[in-house]
Amino acid sequence: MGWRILAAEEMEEFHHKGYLVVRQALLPDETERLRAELRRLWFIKYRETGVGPDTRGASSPDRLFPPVRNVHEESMVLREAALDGRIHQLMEQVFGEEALVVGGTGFYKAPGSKELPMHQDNYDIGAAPGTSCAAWISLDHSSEENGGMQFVPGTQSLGMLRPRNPARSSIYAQTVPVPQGYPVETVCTEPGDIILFSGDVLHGSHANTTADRFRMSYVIHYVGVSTEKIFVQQARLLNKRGERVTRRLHKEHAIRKLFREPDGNE
Ligand SMILES: O=C(O)CCC(=O)C(=O)O
Repeated sequence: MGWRILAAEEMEEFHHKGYLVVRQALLPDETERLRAELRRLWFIKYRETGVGPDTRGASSPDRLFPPVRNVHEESMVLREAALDGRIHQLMEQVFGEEALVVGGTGFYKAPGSKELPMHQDNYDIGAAPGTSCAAWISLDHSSEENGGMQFVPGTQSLGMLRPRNPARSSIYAQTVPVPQGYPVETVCTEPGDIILFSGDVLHGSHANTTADRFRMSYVIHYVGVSTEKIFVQQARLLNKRGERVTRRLHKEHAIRKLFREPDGNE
């Protein structure tokens, strides 16, 4: 991709909806490199830790192909993508300042995978002040059938919403009910498209109901450099030059607040 500057209308759309699709942001060979790398990591994990059939001998697509977190710390290729100057430039426009890498997660979303419930990323990331922003890189064609992303535009202005069952929440596994009156939008993508989305916007992904079509993606989460405290990766953030950066641990993070008070109030 060339160096891309978001137009004023695109910035407006991002702020209005909480997300923005940057079409064909990566070249086909760049996208293929990321796919191949995630496939390679899967084979390594399969051999070493036996992701696969569970203790009862059952196997499910979600168990065979779980999301892999912080892969930017395991793979030079995925680290380079997280530090890609073109993505940092997009993030700098979104944050209005330099961005720090929180982490990169690979999603395989195999045929037969379940839906990923609606959630807000900053509930888990716990960045303050402000919020995080994701660059979701589409590595396959995606649509409703094979597990495409869905967003609830406007919810980025509602603050952190209480999940249905916060006590059972794990990273990216909260279930937040869609607030009344807010429509849900499905976003279809092609390989190389990047969805930028706010850490406060409610989003999830459809079940992959196809027989044989994976829906892979590589998602990198960022925060602005002025972030003072954060709940995850607090001592393992990276600046755009790839240097390790530390912030304070966000002790009063939303997860803990919501866990403490059953009605979600502080
Ligand atoms: O790729 C997906 O299915 C979900 C990604 C997501 O929700 C996230 O990274 O927060």
